[in-house]
Amino acid sequence: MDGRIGMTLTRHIYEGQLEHPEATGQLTGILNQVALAAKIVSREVNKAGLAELLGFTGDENVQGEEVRKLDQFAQDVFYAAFDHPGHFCIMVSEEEEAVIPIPDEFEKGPYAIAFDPLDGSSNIDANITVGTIFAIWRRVSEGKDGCEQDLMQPGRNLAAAGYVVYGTSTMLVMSTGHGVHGFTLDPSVGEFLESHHNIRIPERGKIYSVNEGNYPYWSKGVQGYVRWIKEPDESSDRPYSSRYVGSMVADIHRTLLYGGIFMYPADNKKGEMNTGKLRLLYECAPMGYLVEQAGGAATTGSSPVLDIVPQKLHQRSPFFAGSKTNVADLEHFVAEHDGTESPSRRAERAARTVAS
Ligand code: P6P
Repeated sequence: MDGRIGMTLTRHIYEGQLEHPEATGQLTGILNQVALAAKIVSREVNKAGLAELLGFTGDENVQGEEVRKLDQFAQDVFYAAFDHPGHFCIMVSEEEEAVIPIPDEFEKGPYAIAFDPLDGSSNIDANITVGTIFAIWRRVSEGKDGCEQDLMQPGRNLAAAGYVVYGTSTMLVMSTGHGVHGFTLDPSVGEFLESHHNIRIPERGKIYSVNEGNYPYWSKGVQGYVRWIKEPDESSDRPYSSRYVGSMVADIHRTLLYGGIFMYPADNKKGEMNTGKLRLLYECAPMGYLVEQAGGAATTGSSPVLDIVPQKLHQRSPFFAGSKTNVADLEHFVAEHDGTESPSRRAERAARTVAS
């Protein structure tokens, strides 16, 4: 996969719009705003150590995590990019408990956006890759102002999603439902240039990515799967290699390009089995959408992440995503040991439903 010479993000979006006359140009405008905000955040992330932007603001975000200055800076930059152009009717961010309305003085648009302005920010001080994640749904509510209903949609309804990865280079990876495409920022011209046209995840990979420190707290099925991938067996390329950055954007980006499986399982660290750490609206749904658009799979362990109908803004979900074969293997272990429905049985049931 490589980019097409001279294919800027703006041209890619515009040409995509030409292919889809029904497009209103709104998504074009949105993705251009994301690119602008990404350039500004990238500049600050890449000089954080010099700009005294490290350290804490002393505030806490909705996750109870101490907010670092770059978190707040990124939040402010993306908010300022999204609040006025007339693309959105409502927003929600990891950094804020409540929905974020569009100010009265600005036009309300036909989309709703959920975003994590700087995911993985606890890694900033160690100069580890961080990222921005965004998910965009078409508005479903009536009336002047948007509301929670516009955000509480399943990932299956996404109109677009993507992430910016602030790593050795800054890349914008996105999909509007017609494949996944990557654009790398050329700081010398200030443009995102297409570097990865139509990213396709390998059918199977040999890398697994999970925080194994939580092993004792996982279900029997997930424990069994992780033990299995570490058993030597040349015929199935086992043991797999372990790669875990601890920054979802970095781990998903590598999984998209190299294949394998990324996991953040539910755990019973606090007694009861929880629903995992990752947030549905601005982590699991957009990343699951991108992985599926690239030909992979994203599951809760027993059902597609994109089928979850959100009940709460900041709800969490167990999350397993990557190459189709790897994800199916995981689901078989979960079905066998945790009493859920296996992928094959789910497919048979779906086929019967269609036939009836
Ligand atoms: P842990 C970062 O804080 C984050 O939300 C994701 O980016 C990342 O995948 C996960 O948490 C890492 O969590 O518990 O392994 O440190």
